[in-house]
Amino acid sequence: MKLNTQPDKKTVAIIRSLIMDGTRKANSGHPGGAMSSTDMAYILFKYYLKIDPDNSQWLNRDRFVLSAGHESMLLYALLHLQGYLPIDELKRFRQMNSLTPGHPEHGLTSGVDATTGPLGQGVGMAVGMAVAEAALAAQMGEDIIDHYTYVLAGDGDLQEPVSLGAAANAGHLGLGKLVLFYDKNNAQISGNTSRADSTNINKVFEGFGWQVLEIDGHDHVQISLAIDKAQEEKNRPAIIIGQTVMAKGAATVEGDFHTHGSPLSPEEIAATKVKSGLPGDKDFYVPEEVYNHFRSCFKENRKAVTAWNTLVKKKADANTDFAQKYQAILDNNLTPDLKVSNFKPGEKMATRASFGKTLAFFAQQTDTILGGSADLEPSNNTKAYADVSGEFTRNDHSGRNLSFAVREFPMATILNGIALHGGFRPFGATFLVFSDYAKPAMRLSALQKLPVLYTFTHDSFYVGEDGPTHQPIEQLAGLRALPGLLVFRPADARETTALMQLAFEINDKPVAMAFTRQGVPTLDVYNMEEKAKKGAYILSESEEEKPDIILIASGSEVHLALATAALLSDKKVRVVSMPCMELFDEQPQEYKDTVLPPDVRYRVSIEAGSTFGWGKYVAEGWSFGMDHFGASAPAGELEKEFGFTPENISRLVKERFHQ
Ligand SMILES: Cc1ncc(C[n+]2csc(CCOP(=O)(O)OP(=O)(O)O)c2C)c(N)n1
Repeated sequence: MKLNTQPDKKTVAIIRSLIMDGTRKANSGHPGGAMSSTDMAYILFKYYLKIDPDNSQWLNRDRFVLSAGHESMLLYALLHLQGYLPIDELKRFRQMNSLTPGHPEHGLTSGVDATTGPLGQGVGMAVGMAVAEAALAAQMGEDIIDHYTYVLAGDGDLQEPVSLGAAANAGHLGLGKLVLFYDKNNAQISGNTSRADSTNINKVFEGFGWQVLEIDGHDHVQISLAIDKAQEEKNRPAIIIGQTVMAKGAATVEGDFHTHGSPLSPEEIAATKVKSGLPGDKDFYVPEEVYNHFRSCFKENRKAVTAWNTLVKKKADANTDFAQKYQAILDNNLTPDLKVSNFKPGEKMATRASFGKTLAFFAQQTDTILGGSADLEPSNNTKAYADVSGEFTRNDHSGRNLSFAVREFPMATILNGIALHGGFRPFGATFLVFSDYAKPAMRLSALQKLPVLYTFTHDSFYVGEDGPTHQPIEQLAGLRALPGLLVFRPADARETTALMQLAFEINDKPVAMAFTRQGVPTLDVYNMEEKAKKGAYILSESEEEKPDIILIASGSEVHLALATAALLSDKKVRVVSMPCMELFDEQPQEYKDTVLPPDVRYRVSIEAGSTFGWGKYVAEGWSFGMDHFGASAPAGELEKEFGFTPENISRLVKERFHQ
């Protein structure tokens, strides 16, 4: 790569000035790390990053993830030079309704490929993007999908274990088009990194099977050569460890960890600008020559995009499958019209089993589902799916089953990356109790409105012998508290298959599904599949008249509610199945009042989990659940011990109803 020493130096100085000016004007933000990363990010953006200057969403663009999300002013300065962000937005850094929030937000700012800020997760999302790139190239052709995924990480990112877990996956899968820049400036919030960490990242990444390149992160020639080397290596991801200096270029505070999170003083900023040959008194200053220099590659970029569009059109004209696939990706409509499985009423089946069967059936209908289990394949019942889909391996990217090993959090970040990339509907599986391990990434799924499907089996104390460590209590309540996440807990095979179909239809939200380990009967209810999609519906009624009592339940406790109602034959009892609170809450008031009439005040919720969150449905009734940990014993014994029997609950209903 031929560099242009003088204009490069000037452009880097301008980027650093924008970082200093933006954080100063906001009186908040993180200049130090952004300035130490500037040289590597600049060389990447100016000389390597393949983009469409006219369309930040171009499918075959190189992806860039700023895992060190606090360095957002660096990204905003680069996006400004790319033409995606007006200078006025840089002046409104961190202000209400600006396009330059404190940390980069995908979906808000053109050119931001991922929402970052929670350290480490950006690395995982980049791994997911690289997986999606490889898988999509296998389906659409390497002439259509052929891009790199770059990620910029700081010390904090690599101190967070999630990045290491995801990096282990990336090394195992040999993701050769993934390049990680490590801005090793040895400074973090509380001091120098040596206070807290002495990890040899070179050895760690070598151990993961990565190509390790160590350079002076301010030397443009070394940076460029390292990127060339990273690109030459086809079968291993690369980490470019750039030894850098905190607040590089600053007049007097270079190397000072305090610059991590405090804007530089006006005097320091002016002196720094003068030191680098810029006018000290001009803020947000970008001379025309810098734009021209930065954008000198745009002509080539546009030519490449035009050639790519022509190729896509040619392929689409020749092949309708290709044309449909391409359109589906652009429309984010990847799993339409999935047929549900047909389950026979009466048949007893764990919902994890109906989940597994449905997933495999869906995988026969579409090649857009991509995911797998965190080493619980036999328990999560994803084996049938894997058999249909084939394994995604370092040598075969056409398979669609991903084996994540025991890495729930990395798995979830990778799923986010797959969804961000486009082309696939990702899913991941583990036990419900371990959803906690994936939770921070689920939060980023919700924040980014990503259609990721989280599937959690072993959803209650009915797990039995594995004991309290494996018996979820508070997990459903915690997931329901996450804004923008839908939580489905189907009662039987028919609700399972219908709600899975719905989960794949929804393309702007993550969904978490909870499935039983134990068998439950398949119910014989008219039009159950459609009713379940309203979130809650009337399952049974003692008679046509208005009920005295409503039992509301989810999942396996729907059957317990039905059995309880049978013991309350002297009362008018309605049983409501509520597989999803959030969907029910969205229904028109009229529908909600039909299911839970406002004047029926005695309502009882039944769920084998924390009662937290059920209060809003039970009016003057109460909630039956598990507000304590379980125990290690056969499920049948636990059921009695914890009172999950029709006899116990009907007794309580009667006792309390008469009070
Ligand atoms: C998961 C997570 N924990 C804590 C933080 C708060 N935080 C933001 S930056 C930072 C220090 C990061 O240090 P480093 O990566 O070296 O960044 P630099 O100082 O080079 O900018 C911390 C602890 C965070 N953003 N995410």
